[in-house]
Amino acid sequence: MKITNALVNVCSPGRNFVTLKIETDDGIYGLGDATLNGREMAVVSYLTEHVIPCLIGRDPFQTEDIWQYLYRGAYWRRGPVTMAAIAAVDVSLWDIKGKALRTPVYNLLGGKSREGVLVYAHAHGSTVEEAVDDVGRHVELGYLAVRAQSGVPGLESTYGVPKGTQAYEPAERGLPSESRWSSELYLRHTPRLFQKIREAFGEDVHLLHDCHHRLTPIEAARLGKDLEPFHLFWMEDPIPAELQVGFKLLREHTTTPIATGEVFNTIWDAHDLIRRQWIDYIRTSVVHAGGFTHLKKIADFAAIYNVRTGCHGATDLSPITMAAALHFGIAIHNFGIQEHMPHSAETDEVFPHAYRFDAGYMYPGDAPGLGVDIDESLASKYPYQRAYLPINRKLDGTLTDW
Ligand code: CS2
Ligand code: MG
Repeated sequence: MKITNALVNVCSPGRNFVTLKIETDDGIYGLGDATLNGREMAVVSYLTEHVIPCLIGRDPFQTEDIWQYLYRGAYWRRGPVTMAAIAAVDVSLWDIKGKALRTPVYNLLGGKSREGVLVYAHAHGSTVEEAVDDVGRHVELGYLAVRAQSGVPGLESTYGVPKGTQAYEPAERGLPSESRWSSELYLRHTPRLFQKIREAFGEDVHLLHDCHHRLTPIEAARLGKDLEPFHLFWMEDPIPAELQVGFKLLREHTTTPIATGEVFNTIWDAHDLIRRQWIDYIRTSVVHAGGFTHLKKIADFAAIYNVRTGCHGATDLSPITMAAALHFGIAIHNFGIQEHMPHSAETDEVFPHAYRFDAGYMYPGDAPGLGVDIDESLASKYPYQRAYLPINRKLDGTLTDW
């Protein structure tokens, strides 16, 4: 079997997605997600100009050699653009391999290690009361794990809480919006959110929270200690992760489990975090961390140090990534939990898929390959529109992490 062609599709059914389609001389094709939220066209160019010409004529079964060719052969390594492009190729090739062998991709990753993939939902509210109600809604829907985010008194807006009633979609068309932030107001407020949720629902529901890279290590240590009575499943992205040793200070102060890694794109971003057990869950995803080939290596390395997976799964990761994450999550041994933000109805129509949700778990389905497709004709009805993630500033105007 040989690769004969590769096409890049950019569409925007409610939000932008970049999809790679690799075709072969057997008539089998594979799909890969190449979406990098707010920087989509950089990956399109990297694929079109620099990757696709090198793929034509290659054997799609050679996933390891092609991965190494695109990683080591590029000389300039790592980074979100490069690794999203490599990921899209890699996932497309695993999709082809599964289709050619007439088996779901999870069987190529070790087969099922569990019946279903535990997922967590996103609940939010402008106030604690609204957030508590939204947690209740998701418990009613059957979720066993819910991430909770709420507005912060004194701040006009904050990460994870949509304006109005629409679903939360951080990427906005037009130039980046700007918001204001105060860690002090957030630290004073957040423990009360989880106190009220626990009072309402007890200990049975797993609770998660995303700090979204905004704290210093000692601030995160304070929050982790304040949240200990509420037994969170995890506190996510407590601090920016460039300084991996920052997690050591945090770890020494709290038993609240720590998750990070959605912005990482190779094992080297998390090497110390994992081997020093400064984290409990690694959030690298199949689309941002080089595809199945590299993500399996990250998971296997993490397994040695009791670190489990908790892959990123926001709506800016396409249904192709959602499908891939479920094949990955049902197969690997040190699976922890999978994020599940349901896509819009338009997105699900553009990307028909076999996966499904049922009573707190998701199932990838048994279609050969990934079990997801793209309706190119429908996709063409949703043209790309440049969009940006917001910019965040402290109350005095200093630029900080969004
Ligand atoms: C968030 C994401 O889902 C999460 O944990 O961190 O929503 C993140 O803000 C977006 O994926 C950024 O594109
Ligand atoms: Mg996050």
